[in-house]
Amino acid sequence: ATGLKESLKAIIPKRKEEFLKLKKECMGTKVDDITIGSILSGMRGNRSMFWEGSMVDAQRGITFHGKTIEQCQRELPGDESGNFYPESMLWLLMTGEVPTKQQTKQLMEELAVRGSEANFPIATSRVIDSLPNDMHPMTQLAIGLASMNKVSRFASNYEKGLLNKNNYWEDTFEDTLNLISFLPILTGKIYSKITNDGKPLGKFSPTEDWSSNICSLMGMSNSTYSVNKNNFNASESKDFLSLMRLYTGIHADHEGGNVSAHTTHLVGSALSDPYLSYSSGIMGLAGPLHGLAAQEVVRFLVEMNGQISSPNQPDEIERYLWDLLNSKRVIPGYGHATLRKPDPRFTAMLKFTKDRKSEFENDKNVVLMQNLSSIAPKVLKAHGKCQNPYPNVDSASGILFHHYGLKESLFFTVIFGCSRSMGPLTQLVWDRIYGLPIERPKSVNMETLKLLSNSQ
Ligand code: FCX
Repeated sequence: ATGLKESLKAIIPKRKEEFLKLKKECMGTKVDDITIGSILSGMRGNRSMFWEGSMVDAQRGITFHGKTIEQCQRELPGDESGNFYPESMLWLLMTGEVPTKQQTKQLMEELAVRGSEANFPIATSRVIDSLPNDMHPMTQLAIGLASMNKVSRFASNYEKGLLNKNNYWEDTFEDTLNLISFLPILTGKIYSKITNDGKPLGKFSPTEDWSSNICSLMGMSNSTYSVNKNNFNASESKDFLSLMRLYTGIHADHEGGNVSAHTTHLVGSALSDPYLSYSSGIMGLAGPLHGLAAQEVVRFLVEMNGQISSPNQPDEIERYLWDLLNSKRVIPGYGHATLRKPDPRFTAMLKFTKDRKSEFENDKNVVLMQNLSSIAPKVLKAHGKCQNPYPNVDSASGILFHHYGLKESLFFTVIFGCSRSMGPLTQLVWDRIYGLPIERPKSVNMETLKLLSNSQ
């Protein structure tokens, strides 16, 4: 089996030829209409970005190179609990092809070597160590990633004048794999700062896969050494690892227009290196209407459980939801900018709980999450405002982390950030393979819009 870079190299000529043909022959083809409504409503639904790794269909939800989550679970190499490895998703996103087991294993090993303690950027360790322990974990993540620009091959070779348009992609690829491989240690460092005064919670293992290392470095594995703050037993540890693989696998990409992906692409279009580009994406992921929603959901479920007599009381839940809506607040974890059906990522998480009934049946927050998924859509439909009354992925993810003892809800988005590196950065590699130009839409002011509206 060949490695990821060789496999990528082999498919570039054909894909580039197709791209150039489209660029030469079809530049005038109309794709969408831009109205004043699009300009004033966040360009919702306007097809105006090029993105290959995944697509979100309003009805089907996410597909990765055309494959639904269920197909990915069937086809991509994974663990014995039925989850594909995030490494195999990374391969799929980068090449559009399903890797063999051998290729997945090779990529796991490659990431573990690139991301080892010895290779982790010293400057980043120092930067993270110097930050206040109580600084928002997403701020720490963005700073940590931006500081890695010091070891960027793209930035350094560009500065030395060694790069040209044809080889931009190679250093972008190297930085991308390095960035992804550094995430377990970076994540572990941040988690240890917010929970353990910066003292390590676990050890990096060069023989473990990417998700296992994330769990170990957070002290969420029974195989890590004694400072393990949760003292997981073997089966909890195995389930938490499964959850980590599931979560980081299905959050890897969500087409191009979401804030974190779009930001990474936009900043990268200025030829900023992958570390700077993704650090910017992380800043967007930190927004409450984007990645932070999972943490809102946990607060919401815990608060609601404090005020209702039981999570099995639909009438009380309905009343609580109406009070919330009447006070002009949103139901966190519900609705979506493009989806119009339940989020298949939510369905995958719900299945995770159903497959482990005995583990979750006594957790009233998880039970409330499950029950809410049939009650809240009815209430939101009756409320009549939102276009999608169904649960999105955030309505389940945080509360499952919470169940296993990960109570620092501000940290959930850091794990989201580990996963989301894969889609936007593989796209950045392809942006550079195709030689996409700097992104620069034309902006218009109110006068122009008024003139345009009067002239039609
Ligand atoms: N509860 C109550 N009202 C809601 C709602 C919800 N969950 N979702 C949407 N609405 C309201 C909107 O506030 C808006 O009201 P307005 O006209 O008074 O401003 C109206 O319904 C129409 O909104 P809609 O077009 O359906 O939704 P948008 O595309 O504008 O916004 C988000 C989509 C996701 C931001 C919105 O549904 C929301 O705020 N949901 C709650 C937060 C959340 O779960 N975010 C996670 C998003 C996602 F998974 C991710 O990207 O990470």
